[in-house]
Amino acid sequence: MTELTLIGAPTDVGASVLGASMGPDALRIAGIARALQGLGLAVQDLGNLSGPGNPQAAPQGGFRHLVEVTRWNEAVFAATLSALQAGRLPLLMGGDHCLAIGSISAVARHCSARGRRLKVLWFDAHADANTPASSPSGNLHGMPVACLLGHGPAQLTQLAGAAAALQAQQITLVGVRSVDATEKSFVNTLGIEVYDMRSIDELGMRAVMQAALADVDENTHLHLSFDMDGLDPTIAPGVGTPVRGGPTYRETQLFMEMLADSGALGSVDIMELNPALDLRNQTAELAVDLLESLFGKSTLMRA
Ligand code: EXY
Ligand code: MN
Ligand code: MN
Ligand code: MN
Repeated sequence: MTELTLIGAPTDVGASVLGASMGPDALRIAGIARALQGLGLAVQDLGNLSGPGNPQAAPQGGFRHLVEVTRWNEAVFAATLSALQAGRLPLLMGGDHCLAIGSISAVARHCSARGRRLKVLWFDAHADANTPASSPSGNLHGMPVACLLGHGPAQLTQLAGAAAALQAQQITLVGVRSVDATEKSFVNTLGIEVYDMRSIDELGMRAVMQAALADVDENTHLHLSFDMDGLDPTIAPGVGTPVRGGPTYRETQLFMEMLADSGALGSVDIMELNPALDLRNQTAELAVDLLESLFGKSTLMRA
């Protein structure tokens, strides 16, 4: 039986729009634990991590709130690593997407200690691949992909040690449609695999996911970092940085179902849910609905 640990990280220190700090409780109110228990998973909710408040300060040296973002990522790193070491599947409930630096750094450390291959699927409207030099905003939730690849401040790039948490060939971006010019050259120079909205339009989600998962084998630990703004904002209005033209409900269900079928899922982030901008918690309810597919709901129906 899969044993799952819910980790709440209630902060928006990496964003300029406030409200993602309420994401974990909105997911609880939408019944995340009950839904996953209903699929036969053993669910433990660690409650919320604690960390510094949001100073709402201006960027300094290219970053907004680097000290606070580092503290939160250290807490996420520690909680994620201890869940993995206990043989459990960590599910991080964000919080803004800067926190994936901590969760994925922990997963990378765990995989390298066990000789497992790590592969990250990054579902997002954005590439999150700015560096302090290129960022238009200084917001660290626009930089986690770059940080995980070793480009960023040492406090964040070296959470798990001197080496970068990921190599470019270990991460695939899906659903991307809002990319800064500097991010484009970063992504292309490093050769990161990207299935943007045009790829999904032209190939369909099935072919995209077959390609994205083609190199997954029995020694692969798959990490899903799911930014709620990757979804089309008509179905997911509760996010701080919506971008029109995202995957539909059915396309995203298929994305989740194909991840479930891979049998390789080892850890998950659900990020950027912003209840302050939501309508009657519908975005949190959608997240829970999609998570049911990620954990095999449709497989159960087919059995
Ligand atoms: N690329 C823009 C920036 O770096 O400021 C917008 C980033 C939004 C990031 C959201 C959470 O995914
Ligand atoms: Mn993101
Ligand atoms: Mn995003
Ligand atoms: Mn593992």
